Amino acid sequence: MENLNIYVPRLLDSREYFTAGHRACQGCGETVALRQILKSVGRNVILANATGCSEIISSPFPQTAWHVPWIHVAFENAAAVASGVEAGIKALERKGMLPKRNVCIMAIAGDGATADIGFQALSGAVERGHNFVYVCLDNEAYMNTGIQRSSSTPFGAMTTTSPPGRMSKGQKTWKKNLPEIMAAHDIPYVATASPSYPFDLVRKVKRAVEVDGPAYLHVLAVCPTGWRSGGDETIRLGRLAAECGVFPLYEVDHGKYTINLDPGQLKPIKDYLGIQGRFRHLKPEDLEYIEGRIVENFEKLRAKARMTAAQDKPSRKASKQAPKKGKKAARSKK
Ligand SMILES: Cc1ncc(C[n+]2csc(CCOP(=O)(O)OP(=O)(O)O)c2C)c(N)n1
Ligand code: SF4
Ligand SMILES: [Mg+2]
Repeated sequence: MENLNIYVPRLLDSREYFTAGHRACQGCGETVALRQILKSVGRNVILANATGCSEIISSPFPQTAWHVPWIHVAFENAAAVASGVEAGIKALERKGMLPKRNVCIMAIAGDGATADIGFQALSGAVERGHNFVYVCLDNEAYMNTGIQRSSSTPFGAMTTTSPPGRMSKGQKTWKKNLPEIMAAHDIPYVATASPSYPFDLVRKVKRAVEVDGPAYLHVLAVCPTGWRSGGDETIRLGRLAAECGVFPLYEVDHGKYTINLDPGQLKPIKDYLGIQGRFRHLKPEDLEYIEGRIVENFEKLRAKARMTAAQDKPSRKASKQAPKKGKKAARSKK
């Protein structure tokens, strides 16, 4: 937990690669995350950015907030485009048509683009073993188009397509567990992160860039507009999400689980849900149900961390994704 309670801006790259002047709402967590992610990865990157808030607010023609090579792609194909860029660069390097620069290939997409419409592209790209980093900015709904629910919307949340009323409590299903689904692909690196813990996020981005093969980062992006929360509560909400166990901070490095922030006794769930208007309609018994499932899920995570604690070798499939015979030594993304 050494990196979790510090924030010393001078320890980060002072250059800005995602700059001010974009059109995000006040207090937008996605933009805080993007700024930190790019400070961590630096200039040597090519980004494929699915449509969604991160793209819409940053690229109103003829302006751009991106100071790195950036491709705007469709809602569903960020992972496919990133894997094509990766394969293309590899081929050009092999033919001697491009100098070797170990460029990091990164896909950035929202939760709708990742958990729903773009999931097939993502699953295929990591299964093929492309050397790229996929970042999901999870604000827990289709925010850009007016707060429609996604499969990553938490149980009970109000959205425009999961309105609470006499017949409904809001979102009916439990939030899809994308980090675990990606870990089940047995890729070299999976991690959750939050811009409320900047140095933990920065370290995880560096690790994702460093490993050979696909890496997946699931980043919580607090959205004051969709969550009906104060713009000045964004960083606090990110911290509460981790402290209440709603969004555990952990990583799976070659199959080994590490919980980066385990508060022991989780904070009461009402501390987190109570300051978001999207949960205002929930009754005490609903909070009790949600809390019970959160505690249960955190226990499962602790069990995985205990079970894999002794594991320090790459898992079977992860090592299978290392370069094949005859290929040159592992190409790190940086
Ligand atoms: C095939 C297709 N369907 C629908 C859309 C409209 N659309 C653009 S962005 C978006 C929602 C994006 O949600 P998410 O990926 O969660 O990103 P967020 O805006 O929340 O950051 C939708 C529905 C589209 N561009 N393409
Ligand atoms: S709707 Fe939410 S995610 Fe989109 S720009 Fe506004 S605060 Fe950010
Ligand atoms: Mg979203």
